[in-house]
Amino acid sequence: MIHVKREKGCRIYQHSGLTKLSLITLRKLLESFWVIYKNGVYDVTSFLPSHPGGDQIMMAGGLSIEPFWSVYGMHKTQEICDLLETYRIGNIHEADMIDHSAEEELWSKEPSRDERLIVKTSRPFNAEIPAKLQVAHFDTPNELFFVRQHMPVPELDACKHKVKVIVKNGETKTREFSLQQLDKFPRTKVRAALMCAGNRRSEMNEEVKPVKGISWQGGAISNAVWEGVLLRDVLRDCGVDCNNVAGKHVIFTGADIDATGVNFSTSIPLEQALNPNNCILLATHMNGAELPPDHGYPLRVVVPGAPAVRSVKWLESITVSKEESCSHWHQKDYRSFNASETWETADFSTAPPIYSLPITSAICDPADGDTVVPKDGVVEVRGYAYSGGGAKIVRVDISPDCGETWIQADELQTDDAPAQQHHSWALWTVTIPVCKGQEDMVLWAKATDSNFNTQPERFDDIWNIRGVLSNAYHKITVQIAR
Ligand SMILES: Nc1nc2c(c(=O)[nH]1)N[C@H]1C(S)=C(S)[C@@H](COP(=O)(O)O)O[C@H]1N2
Ligand SMILES: [Mo]
Repeated sequence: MIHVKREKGCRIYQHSGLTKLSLITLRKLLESFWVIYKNGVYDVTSFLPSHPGGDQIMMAGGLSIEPFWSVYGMHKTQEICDLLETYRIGNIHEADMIDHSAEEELWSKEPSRDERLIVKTSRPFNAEIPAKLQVAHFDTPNELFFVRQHMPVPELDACKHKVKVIVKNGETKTREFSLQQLDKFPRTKVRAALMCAGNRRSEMNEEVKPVKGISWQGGAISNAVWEGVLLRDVLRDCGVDCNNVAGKHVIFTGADIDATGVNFSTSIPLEQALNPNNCILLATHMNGAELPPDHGYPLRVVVPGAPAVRSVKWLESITVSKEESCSHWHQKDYRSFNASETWETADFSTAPPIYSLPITSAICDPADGDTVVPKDGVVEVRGYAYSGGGAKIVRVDISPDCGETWIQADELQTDDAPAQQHHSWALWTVTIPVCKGQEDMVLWAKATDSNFNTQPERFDDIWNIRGVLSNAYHKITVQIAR
């Protein structure tokens, strides 16, 4: 019998008679690994290494996967059910069937959402903003901001909410702040885009070969003005030693919990947390309004320039420690590999976590396949560009002929932040001449930032199993109306 329990937020596998097993030992020990779904029994041993959720699947060993799939609802697709069917080894007796209807309850408190969002998965709720609406506003209206959830949205009360700050430095010191107590720190505003590390994954998927993850098009990025207090002010007030940062991390934990009761969490290096250029906020407001439930009400951390996963919502605790977050989301996700690594070979334990985002851009209007109507012999093309780490977008170039010629965007809207603090996206417009009788046009977009980094042309060389950092030129084809 294998027991799984939680110790300091980490999973420990325990075999009766033996103590604490590593996952590897556990796999060796289990000659085969079975799960139950509805009335089917499946031997998924050979599937284990390629499970995109890593060792999370171990939780379901010998059990019904239904409670887990209630939380990770994205499993409930035909494709995954078909895949599962290939592993069926038998059926359970009717009398042993379990009633899972109570798990519906988990989803009963989900907020209502704007119908214009493009829903990728409904449980958990993941939705992108339509491209044409991205360029309609420099600061994305809250109801159109893309949404990325791993679990059901927790229901929290701003009046009762408290955030713990735990500083481990030999001894452990814990402080607790209500939102009102946080307000003793100076309040400030930061304009910053949040982008999921998987933004534009669908292009990598289509242009090279399949990757695992939500098939985001270009809509997993939005821009907002965040308001709150600076994380570094709070950390300093809690006695964090700013001269002794090497090898330390800041772990953020949210109130949302997975099927095994583990809270969402991830971390960033302490040095990144304290760097004033990073403008990291404990935010209560977004574009002048209270944070909506989908975006972390009543408190989230906003880590500008980093993959949005580090901007933990529904923030419950901040821990300064020598350890990185030990959560699945930190250890087994949001890391990148070279194009030759497979799910079988990739070693998540040695791959560095992604803490900063590379430059990217996308054409938002027109969309791929649209028919455009030229006006005075030109078409207008609009899009966004973004670079992590506070770099400013200095130029966007568009090619109407597969790279033969490039036309610089004549309008580039950026923020007015100081150098190294350009955390907002840039919106751009370019006018492209159309030749007489031209029936279609291929458009390529690439951006350049203040470090003069630019995008790679092709996805082939940056392909990775998880489809993260998918930032090659954005390429579309449009038809020209007569
Ligand atoms: N507590 C918590 N924080 C979270 C997540 C989550 O599932 N739970 N998802 C992360 C990921 S992967 C992304 S991309 C961003 C999305 O932020 P948004 O939904 O406000 O756009 O939130 C991050 N913070
Ligand atoms: Mo993300």
